Amino acid sequence: MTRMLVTGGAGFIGANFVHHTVENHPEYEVCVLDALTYAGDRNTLSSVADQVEFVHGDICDTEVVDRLVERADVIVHFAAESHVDNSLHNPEPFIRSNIIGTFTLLEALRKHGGRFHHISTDEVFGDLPLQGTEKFTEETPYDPSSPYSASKAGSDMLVRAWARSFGVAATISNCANNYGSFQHVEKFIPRQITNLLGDARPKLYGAGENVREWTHVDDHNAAVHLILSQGKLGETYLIGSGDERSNKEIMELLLGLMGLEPDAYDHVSDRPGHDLRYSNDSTKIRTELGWQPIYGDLREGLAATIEWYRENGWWWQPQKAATEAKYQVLGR
Ligand code: NAD
Ligand code: TDX
Repeated sequence: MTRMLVTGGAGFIGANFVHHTVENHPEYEVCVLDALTYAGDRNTLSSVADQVEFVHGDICDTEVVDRLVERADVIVHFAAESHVDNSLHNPEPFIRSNIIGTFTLLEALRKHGGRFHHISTDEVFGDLPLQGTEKFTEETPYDPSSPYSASKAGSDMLVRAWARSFGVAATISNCANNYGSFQHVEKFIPRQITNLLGDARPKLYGAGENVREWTHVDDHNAAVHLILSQGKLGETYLIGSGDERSNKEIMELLLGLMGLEPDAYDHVSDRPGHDLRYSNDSTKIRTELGWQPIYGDLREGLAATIEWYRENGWWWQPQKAATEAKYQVLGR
């Protein structure tokens, strides 16, 4: 058995990764390290609780990290503060968890060895013009806009430096926007779905022209497994479905799928510094590792996601009021 440590395994992508790993990769013995911040929920792992060891702890805690890294063969690092709007309100936890947390893991890896995969985002590259076909590549210079993306850029740089200077066996992936089950209700798609399920109006920032490349969380996690098994050490891989949509288009799609008029939403104030467009050139992972998304039809993926939120109110309802109260403070 290969011993795998998953940081942030009680969050959206990490928990889906743990489910995927338990179902499809019996060669791994999984341990989750998660601080259970507002974004982490142990219930998300309840169906695999017997197959997974759970450690409630912080990636900035040197003692815990040292102990868990020492007994792991593979470390997949999802844990992070992940929401741009929160980072604009209070950047401190982002610097702490995303930079100091990644540093703490890297120092343990330097001491004990182990295979490390770092989960990052396309946001480290800044943004692209709204019009045009330009894409980010593995060579695009970093140019982050928000405290969130700056902290993720910082963590990527640390991983590269520890790989080059200390020989840490690391890979990095930068994925586009994810959607799917167990995504926190603060994020765009689940916020709108759960507003509608609760008879509140959805909220679109500004004119809704900003473009995101929507990738199903299972496609992201399948790519991570490919990188773990076939990726080249020291390399970075960009992941993305290729399906780019404006926020307004997504809003109209969701409303249509839920049987409502396409304009049944409110415009709210725009996010400061709002990145215009993200788009990843994922040729490298497609050609070198043979990755391709299974969720080819975004409309179908969104319909399944709506169904999931409709049927799993037990999971998201406890987070909803506190999340909307935070948005009220931001005026969004
Ligand atoms: P999330 O906010 O849903 O989950 C983050 C998890 O990390 C939570 O369970 C939280 O409790 C845990 N965590 C936070 N700080 C911690 C700390 N100091 N110690 C231990 N655990 C801690 O985030 P997500 O959307 O699942 O994102 C996971 C990773 O993927 C992040 O690194 C993020 O930057 C990256 N990413 C996200 C997206 C996206 O669309 N959501 C896209 C690309 C990359
Ligand atoms: O209510 C909303 N209305 C709205 O118009 C919210 C919450 C968002 N938006 C807009 C802002 C963005 O243009 O929708 C778009 C998507 O917003 P988020 O879900 O907050 O995602 P984004 O800021 O694009 O970042 C996401 O993708 C990259 C993740 O949260 C990051 O963790 C990841 O790195």
